[in-house]
Amino acid sequence: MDILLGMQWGDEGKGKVVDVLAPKYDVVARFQGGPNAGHTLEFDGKKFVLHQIPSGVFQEGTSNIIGNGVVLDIRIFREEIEKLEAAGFSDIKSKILLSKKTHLIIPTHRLLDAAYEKSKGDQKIGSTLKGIGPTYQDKSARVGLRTGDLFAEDFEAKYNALKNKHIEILKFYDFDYTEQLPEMEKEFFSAVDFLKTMSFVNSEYFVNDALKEGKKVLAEGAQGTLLDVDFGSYPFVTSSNTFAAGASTGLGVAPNSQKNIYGIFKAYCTRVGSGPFPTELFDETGEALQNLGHEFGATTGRRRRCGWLDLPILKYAVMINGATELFMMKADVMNTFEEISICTEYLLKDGTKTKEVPYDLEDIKEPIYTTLKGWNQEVDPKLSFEELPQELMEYIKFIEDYIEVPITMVSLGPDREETIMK
Ligand code: 2SA
Ligand code: MG
Repeated sequence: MDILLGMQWGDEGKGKVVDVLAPKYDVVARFQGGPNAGHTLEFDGKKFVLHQIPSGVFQEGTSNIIGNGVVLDIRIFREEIEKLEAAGFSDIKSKILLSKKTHLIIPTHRLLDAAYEKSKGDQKIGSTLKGIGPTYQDKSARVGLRTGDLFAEDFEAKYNALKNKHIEILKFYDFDYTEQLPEMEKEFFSAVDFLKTMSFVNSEYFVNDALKEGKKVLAEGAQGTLLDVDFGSYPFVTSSNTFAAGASTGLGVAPNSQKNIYGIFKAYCTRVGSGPFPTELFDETGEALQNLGHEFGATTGRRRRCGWLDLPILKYAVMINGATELFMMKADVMNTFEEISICTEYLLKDGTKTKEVPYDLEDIKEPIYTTLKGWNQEVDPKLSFEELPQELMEYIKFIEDYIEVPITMVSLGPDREETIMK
């Protein structure tokens, strides 16, 4: 099994890469996260944003798995499928297979997400408010509901028991749920009927059998390594393991089945939501990255914070994921830059310097940069790797020398075709 992962704070362009790679794979599987993800794919002049559906659905003959490690909002899921059907992809439903062990996001999980965030004031995580945290919380507390429960005769009783518990918590937080809940529940139960028409499999058997038969499986990560609940900038993280090991727990595939681990990173950095961001730019360069890169959250529409590429973070991500090759995205966003800075180490508040990611990113006083000459020209995405402008080659070489992993793909635009492979 190969794994594709974000090496930064999400939004590295994973959706585009899966779309480019998907023809090589028989199975594409999501293993963590849920509707907080926003994977953007562009081809034939059309643009699609997928939140819960794996990015292999546009390919002929792929099976797209929603694994046990995912949390599913069935209302959003249904909407996504119906939108794609309306756009002419009539066979979408038959290309998706769900694990019965996937946890359900119920309406009160979303209300709890909002209540928790509200209670944190200016310390809020900047959650996407999709109910991700509370759903994983219930999973760990062993009280969650799974898609398999939808078929149980006592599903409604189980649902009500969990909902009533949530309502007690909402009352504790003095959060007014009465107005929104009835409509949300109506939509939820209508989606329950829809979901029962989908195909369910024992996905750990399905994926392992596929591998045994020599089929190619791609695990599609969501969010990024620095949002991992263990290794990210805790507590400003999401609630799942977004790094490589998450593909094992989220699909039931042994660690020694992993082959290629593709690390996706943007040629600069972005972050949406709160939390430390060492190379964040508050000047016109940051604004230029934001505007030229159209850096808005694909799920919430929020402005993404922007900054220079951070190599200690990239190297850390490569280390814990065991990335075997790297794909650099959105290089074209910096086409007009005369100079480009890259962070190579940090000056800490205690006066020492380090190339390691510290326990607390807030301990960093300032990043230390190396400045390279920009390529400062439009780059034709039809060029071969060797024909790229010299300064762009030098930028790539500088990163490779630091990270010690090859960059084998450079993306020069949102479309499938605007991709250069080594
Ligand atoms: P949550 O909702 O509990 O997972 O939020 C916790 C933190 O994780 C961040 N997060 C994300 N960061 C980048 N991209 C994500 N997906 C969407 C996108 C986000 C959007 O593709 O643009 O549209 O805003 C994503 N999902 C979660 C989140 O900002 C919190 O910091
Ligand atoms: Mg995204």
